[in-house]
Amino acid sequence: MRTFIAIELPTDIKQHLGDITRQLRRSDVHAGWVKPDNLHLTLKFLRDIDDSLLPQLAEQIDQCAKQQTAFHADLNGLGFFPSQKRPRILYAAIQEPLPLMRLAQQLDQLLAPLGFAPEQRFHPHITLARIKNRKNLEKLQQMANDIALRQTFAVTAISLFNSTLYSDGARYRALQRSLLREPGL
Ligand code: 2AM
Repeated sequence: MRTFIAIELPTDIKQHLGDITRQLRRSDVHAGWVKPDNLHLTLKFLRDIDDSLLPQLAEQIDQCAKQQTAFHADLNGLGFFPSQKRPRILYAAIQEPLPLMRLAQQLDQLLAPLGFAPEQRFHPHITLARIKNRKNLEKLQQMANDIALRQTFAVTAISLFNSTLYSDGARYRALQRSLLREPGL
């Protein structure tokens, strides 16, 4: 089963990002746009795992969630990976990524005994589109640079997702939601 661990986004944030992508699609760039409902912030991509691993995996994700207090994440502008010059991914950027980096590091530590290799580099981001070629790219970049994205959302849980690939794109299903500690507890 193809799985990954991610932060789910509140509906209003998905709608706001959906409005932005709708605007940017007018650039006519050749890209795969993530549907608003599918938008998420990946903490760790686990690839194809054996179903028998699910209970242990779920337990370790719960452990991770219990060790971190809920926090706020600020979205700040759009960016391109790996670079503005050779963009493959259009993403929404996170202003203060430290709490997310801590979560990802913690997951790496807790999942290593189950055989999952730690991430080499983790850059928290929300993928909006996967760019296919250079057609109309400059137009997209201009439009993206002109958008002043500024939104805050509460990060209160980590979710384990199952991803199924279809011809019209991926479909994601949350298998488990592990709540972070409430502030002040
Ligand atoms: P990204 O879009 O945040 O970059 C589900 O496929 C999620 O797993 C995607 O959102 C993707 O992250 C992440 N992922 C990381 N590495 C991947 C890979 N090699 N193939 C597919 N998804 C990957």
